[in-house]
Amino acid sequence: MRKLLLETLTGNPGERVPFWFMRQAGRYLPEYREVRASTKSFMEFCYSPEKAAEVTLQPIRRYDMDGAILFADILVVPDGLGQDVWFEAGVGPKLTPVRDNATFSKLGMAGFHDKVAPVYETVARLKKALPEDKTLLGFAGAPWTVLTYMIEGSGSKDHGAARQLGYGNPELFSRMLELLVEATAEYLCRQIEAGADAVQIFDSWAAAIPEPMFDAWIIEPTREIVSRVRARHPDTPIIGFPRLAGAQYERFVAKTGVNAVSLDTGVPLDWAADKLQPSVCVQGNIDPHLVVAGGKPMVEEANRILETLKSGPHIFNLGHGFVPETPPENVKLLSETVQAFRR
Ligand code: 1CP
Repeated sequence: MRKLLLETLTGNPGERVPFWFMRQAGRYLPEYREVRASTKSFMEFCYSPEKAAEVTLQPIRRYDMDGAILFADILVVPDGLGQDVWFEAGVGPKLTPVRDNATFSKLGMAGFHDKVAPVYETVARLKKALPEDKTLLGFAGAPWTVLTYMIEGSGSKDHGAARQLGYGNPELFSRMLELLVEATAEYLCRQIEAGADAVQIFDSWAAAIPEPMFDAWIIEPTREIVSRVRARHPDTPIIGFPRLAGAQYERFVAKTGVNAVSLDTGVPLDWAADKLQPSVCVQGNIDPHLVVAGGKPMVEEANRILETLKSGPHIFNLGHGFVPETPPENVKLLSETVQAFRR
């Protein structure tokens, strides 16, 4: 059976535009909150294959998206490398910060796959459970975005400690990047071997990085991951997401070798159709806050996006993830709008 999303990713779009949504599994769904409440620790939840597979499938049952994204978190990778990672209710992720050689030397690949093995098990379960026409998406955080958490020890506004370490101790910083490239490439390959049809690399904090650093911290590590994954799995599409990278999106696409690129909410669509779509599939980019508001403005904007990108490969998605206050009925209306559109 055809997997429309997978075929669109490889540059063969059909008549209908396939869709999935970032954070489609999450707190806006009551059935997610119910399963989530059965496990205290968020990391433990990510490492519970039965529960993680269940919440991955919940939005597909409700809205019939073309893609299901593995439920896990980008911070599984530092956890697998031996850093302490935990989530505090109402605060978010916490990690013991790594800012010097001594703390960094405690991290490594030994034990990585054993620690994250439940994630591979989740992928394997999903492969069996998903209808044949659905595309199973694996994912990882990009090295730069994951490094911001590893260095800061939490989420942060401007990633100041990470930038300062990148400028002030480039030797340590590049060793950290290299370890993340290795771990991330391995992690994605194992997800593909467990059944993922395609993978997305989330670089959520790619905003406002100066050009030379954008090349060194964002493009080069991503290019290296793409090249390592492709060497083992040449037919598996890879989606990049250099969120808020502005004009640097174009260089990102040209140099990393990704098959598709996810557009944040601010990317102008005529520009994307002109500069990006001729070489890659694009994905995006409705404002998640417009889905909170819903109604006619949401439907009109969805149709504008679909129209503007209809002459090349396009996967409908958000510009960033759903926020917890999103009304589930608005997601239904949005899904129906995309399903009804014909190119
Ligand atoms: O308790 C909860 O339910 C917390 C909310 C939550 C969820 C639903 C977190 C904590 N992670 C997740 C799942 C998740 N995270 C997925 C699963 C699949 C899906 O999209 O449906 C994915 C792909 C991620 C990826 C992720 N985690 C990113 C990259 C994408 C993005 O949103 O920018 C990032 C930055 C994280 C870190 C993270 N995890 C959770 C929170 C609250 C945060 C952000 C903290 C911050 O603002 O710095």
